[in-house]
Amino acid sequence: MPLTKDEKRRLEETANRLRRLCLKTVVWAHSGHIGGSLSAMDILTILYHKYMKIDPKNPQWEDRDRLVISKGHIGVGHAPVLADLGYFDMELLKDFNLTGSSFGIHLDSNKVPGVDCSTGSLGHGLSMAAGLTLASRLSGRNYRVYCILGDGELNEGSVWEAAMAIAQYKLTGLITFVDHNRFMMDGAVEEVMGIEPLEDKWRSFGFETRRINGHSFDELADAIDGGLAAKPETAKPVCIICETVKGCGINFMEDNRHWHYGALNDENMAAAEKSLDAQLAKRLEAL
Ligand SMILES: Cc1ncc(C[n+]2csc(CCOP(=O)(O)OP(=O)(O)O)c2C)c(N)n1
Repeated sequence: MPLTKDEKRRLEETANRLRRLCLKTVVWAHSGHIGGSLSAMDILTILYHKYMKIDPKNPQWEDRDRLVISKGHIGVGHAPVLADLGYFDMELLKDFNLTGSSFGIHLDSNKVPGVDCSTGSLGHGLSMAAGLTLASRLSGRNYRVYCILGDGELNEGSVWEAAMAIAQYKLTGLITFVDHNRFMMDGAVEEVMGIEPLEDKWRSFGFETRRINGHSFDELADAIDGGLAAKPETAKPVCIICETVKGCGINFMEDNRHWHYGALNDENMAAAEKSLDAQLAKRLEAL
């Protein structure tokens, strides 16, 4: 079902609040993976605030939907989303990645409520998501599993081994996203290790593939609805390639590989918040 205008407004405001909280967490932590957190924030927002069946008061609920953030370095973006949902006290973000904190830069599922899988070493998340999806089918619980990959992460051969297994077992309960922000740590993905033609690659591995604007809630909802409608045994697993902007929302970070990981001081934090205000105003006006 297409999103209503009210739903879109709510999602836009939520994503803006979460981007702001991510920046604050980077300030408290003295640094963090900002670029890839901001590119994925609209995907995280629509999953947690529209689609995922979760209960922040009961993080271990067995029937909950699972999210595996395979590009696990975006803990500084994920933890604020979880705090905002009430999985834990927001105050805890102030210690993010500091000595003695339960939050490392890569979130540990044994320490942080709401984290379904510990990730951080790139290339492993899709295999874990495949296992969770198979477990969902075998246990008859039929929860959904979502997995977010980075585009630089697709350089890892293990991603493609997982893709083969997902197609082989027809794991349609899993929806895979590629956060295609076109940059990795060392530069532009196409310069470091090209991954195009990306849709053809996923198709040849047995997936139904769509390429969408990963900052459009309309397009995200349409693609996710399509994935959820896929029938087990008859359909193919779905991969949604999300065209995104690294550092999305902060004008001086956007498409700038130097903001893959960075620190914020008072001056650039003020400029960043101003940029987020402008982004929200523009997006709300476009509704
Ligand atoms: C196996 C492994 N090798 C190297 C790294 C170091 N590393 C952290 S982030 C990153 C770049 C990832 O790029 P991408 O997947 O495009 O992430 P995004 O741009 O979305 O942040 C690398 C190489 C890692 N975490 N794991």
